Amino acid sequence: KVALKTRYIGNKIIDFDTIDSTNSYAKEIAKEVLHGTVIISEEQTGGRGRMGRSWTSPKSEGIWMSIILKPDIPPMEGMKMTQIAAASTCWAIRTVTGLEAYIKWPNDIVIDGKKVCGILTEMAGELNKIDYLIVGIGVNVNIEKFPVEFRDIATSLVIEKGEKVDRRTIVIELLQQFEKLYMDYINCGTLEKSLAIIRNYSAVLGKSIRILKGNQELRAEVIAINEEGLLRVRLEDGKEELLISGEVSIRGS
Ligand code: BT5
Repeated sequence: KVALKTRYIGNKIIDFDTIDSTNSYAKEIAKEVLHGTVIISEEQTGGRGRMGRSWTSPKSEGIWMSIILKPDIPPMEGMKMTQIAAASTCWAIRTVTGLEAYIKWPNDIVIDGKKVCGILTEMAGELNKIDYLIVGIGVNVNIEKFPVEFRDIATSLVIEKGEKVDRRTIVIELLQQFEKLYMDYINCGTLEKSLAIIRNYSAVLGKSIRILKGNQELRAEVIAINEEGLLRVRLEDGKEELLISGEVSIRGS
């Protein structure tokens, strides 16, 4: 069996059979554990998405994990960890399965336009310095059948590939790539090494998208992904804008 070759990320892995949420658990222990500690569970009974949404995490059918990070960066920089996680996950899925996975900014990986992975980054700390960051990654690996409400929006590696995929291999490739991109970011202070993946495998670059801001819906063209990993869009009235957060959904495919 291949072993994990990293210095920090996954140096300690805490694994559960079942837990409410690996992100919630990570938050409880974050202060006491070392940078790079990974929490992983076979199942989550209360998996969380963004803004109070839930994340379905059936037993032994996916990768439900959280990486605890303690970088010396201001909170403003924290969301770059989502980008690094998305780049590593997309890269790992492609490398292991050969499937055409794309990054749907800011926190999803999609195949055939359907969500195969979601990322939830949470942090704690002060105005100019974070105490810790938790990067939660959920990958639908061997889910053969989704509940009806998910059928049109979600997919899994087994559904796309037509055969079971080894979760362990994906975790190893993902963590190794994550460490590489993370170290590059820490050393250079920029997303430079991640940007090639982020741009090459973007599901939105050059596309027409819908931006949902509160209950307002705008249409825009994604014209670039800048050095910070932010989307530059051109709105219908011709104005250009940098998207920092907010809900983005792709129109068409
Ligand atoms: C996300 O939220 O996509 C972030 C998901 C993060 C999950 C990981 S698993 C390990 C760690 N521990 C946690 O508790 N969470 C993290 P968001 O963009 O808000 O998307 C949530 C929406 O995706 C839901 O409202 C559903 O519509 C849909 N959804 C729920 N479960 C799904 C699944 N397994 N696959 C695809 N879509 C799903």
